[in-house]
Amino acid sequence: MTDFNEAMSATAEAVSEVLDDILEQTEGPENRLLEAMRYSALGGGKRIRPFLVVASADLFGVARASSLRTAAAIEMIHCYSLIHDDLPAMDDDDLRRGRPTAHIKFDEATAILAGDALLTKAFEVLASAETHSNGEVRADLCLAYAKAAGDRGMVGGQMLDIVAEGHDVDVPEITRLQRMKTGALISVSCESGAILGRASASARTALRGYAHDIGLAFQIADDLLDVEGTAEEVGKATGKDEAAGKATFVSLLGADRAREQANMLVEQAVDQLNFFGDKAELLQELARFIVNRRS
Ligand code: GRG
Repeated sequence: MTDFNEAMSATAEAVSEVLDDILEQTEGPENRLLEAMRYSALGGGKRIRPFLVVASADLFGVARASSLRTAAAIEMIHCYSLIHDDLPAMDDDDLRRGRPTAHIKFDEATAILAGDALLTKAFEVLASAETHSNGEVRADLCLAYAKAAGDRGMVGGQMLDIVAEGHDVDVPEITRLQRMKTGALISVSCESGAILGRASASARTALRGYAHDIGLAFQIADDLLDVEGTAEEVGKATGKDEAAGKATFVSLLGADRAREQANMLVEQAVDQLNFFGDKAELLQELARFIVNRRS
């Protein structure tokens, strides 16, 4: 196993342990909610966003206990978005991470509530003194996460995606949509390290540039997988964008140009991190993983 693969697995395992702890089961009938939250948050996934939090925090020597709890918060927001995105009112998907989606495994109402509760639990964790002793750092984290997840970030991007259905969309529009829908959570994952580590303005600028580039590269890779991957590989239905007549980077640019663009963004992202020297090698590897992954 390479150092990068080892670091990815170790972070995934560590964040799962923290999530297991945070999402402790309760007595009584409300435990069904916890079961659905645990089903969605502990059922696999590449844990890319947690890795970004931990690896960016490591650049500034942040204590692991702080970065792992922050990583658990971003993963809970990500899992909430997946649960809600899979609902019949949204993408209506039956398969996620190679298993039945939350509303299939439980029911629609439980899936909606599990998503809501994962989102709110994330903010409970960010605001807790266990995550960081400094109240200003905790407030900065809450503000950054709220902006990334809300109307100017992920949820706003989802709205743009829905509004765009059945319309002609060009590359600048799709770029803005994807920057909000998937880029915002990726960006705030990297920003978390800078917030926890009280990083300098120049370190923040370098991380911001990196996050911007890998966010778009991630989305292009996702679009390519939707066209070229199989459901077994990807763990969710593929070919959905084309079937829905959805504009994507691949439909607008063609697969070859889209791949070139993703590779160019990755090399640019890698260069942005030269600012940190050898300390940023894992983040640079992650940028390459994002475009080479098969799931
Ligand atoms: C419905 C609130 C709400 C938001 C929807 C981000 C989003 C907005 C929906 C997620 C659905 C989706 C398939 C988006 C495309 C890109 C993406 C986020 C893919 C899944 O992320 P990965 O590959 O998944 O990191 P794993 O399972 O590895 O965590």
